[in-house]
Amino acid sequence: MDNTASMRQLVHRVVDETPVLDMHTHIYAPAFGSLLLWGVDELITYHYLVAEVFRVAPMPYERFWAMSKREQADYIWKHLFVERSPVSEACRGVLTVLHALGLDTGPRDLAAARKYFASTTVEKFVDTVFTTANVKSVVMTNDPFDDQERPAWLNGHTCDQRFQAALRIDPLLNGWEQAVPRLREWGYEVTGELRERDVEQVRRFLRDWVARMRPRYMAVSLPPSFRFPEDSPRGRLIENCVMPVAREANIPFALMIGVRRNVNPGLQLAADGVGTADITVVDALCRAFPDNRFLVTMLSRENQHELCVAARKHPNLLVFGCWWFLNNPTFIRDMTSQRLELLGLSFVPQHSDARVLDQLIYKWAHSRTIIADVLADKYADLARTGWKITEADIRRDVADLLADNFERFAKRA
Ligand code: HDL
Ligand code: ZN
Repeated sequence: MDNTASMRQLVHRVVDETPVLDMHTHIYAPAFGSLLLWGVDELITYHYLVAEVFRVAPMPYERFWAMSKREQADYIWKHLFVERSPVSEACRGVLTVLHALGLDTGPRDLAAARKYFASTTVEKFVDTVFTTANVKSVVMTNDPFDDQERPAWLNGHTCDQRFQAALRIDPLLNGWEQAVPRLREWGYEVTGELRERDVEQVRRFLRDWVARMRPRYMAVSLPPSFRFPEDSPRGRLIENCVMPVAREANIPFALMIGVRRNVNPGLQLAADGVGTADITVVDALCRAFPDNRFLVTMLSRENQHELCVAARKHPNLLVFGCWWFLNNPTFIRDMTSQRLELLGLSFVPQHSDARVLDQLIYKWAHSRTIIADVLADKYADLARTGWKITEADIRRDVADLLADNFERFAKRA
């Protein structure tokens, strides 16, 4: 490379051109019907914006939830976009999407956007979004305990290869008592005592859903209070059921640690908060199960440095994403820098966590810019030592970060 500026330009171009494998989303394939959220009113009523509108225009929660999706969107648009500048990351994201779709945000009204979405179909829009966002595939979040989703799997739905499954087991691990009657209803003869018979039945449940979904990994979100080892239903289920079935199926176990659920229940999906977790649980699991592989993301900024250090200790640990309250430019820049400095290229810098299909466009546009910037800084450091960075180097490194690190780790034989 002749100089830093042209290298920086090249890095940005390569990052933009490299297709992403988005390893954690809440997006569904069209085959799941209304579970797939898309369109401007879903975009504006994303739970991140709901939390923000209550800060400036509070009302009784039940009155807000009684409004139609369109009325909620109008309320949010008025208070977060018209009556004040939409500078938050979630607000900015809405505008990034509308702009990328060629819609003029100048008029500051929703008419044109609503007309655009009314004129297209979900199938066409899936193609538009995946192309615009340059995403080759997303991993969904698939929950067998979800009454709306379960029938689609039991009826043998199929979806195209852009949508891959992840077996999400929060209700099993975090709500064992409530899960017992439902498992029994589905033909798994558990008593709740979690002795040998229950262990065997839960293993059968997990095996059945692994066979049905063919998931890339099993996943759970965990509170900051999560401890391991722990003589609790969760501790015993992880040790005796999840670990052996994940090994048999040769798939990782994804731990998303640090969420405090329902801090303010009135906000529904926006109700959850964050807490600093105990990093020793990550060391304990990686050490106790050397033949299992762990994908880990943590929600608290305070856990990020120690998570990088843990990844240096455990080759069966892959750190991923700037999750949820960390999916903002400030933290993405900071976390990507420290991960490159501590882990080299052996991590997954981002996942979108998109809940609304359209969000793939903004979540990846915003993250790509920062990842490219930080990576270019590191290449510039190398260039100052006389090291020659080639375009092939950059393409290989970026493909690893945006797709291949996850792919290789998920498949590792
Ligand atoms: O538990 C999770 O997977 C979180 O990502 C939650 O779904 C959260 O509500 C979210 O959408 N964060 O971005
Ligand atoms: Zn998520």
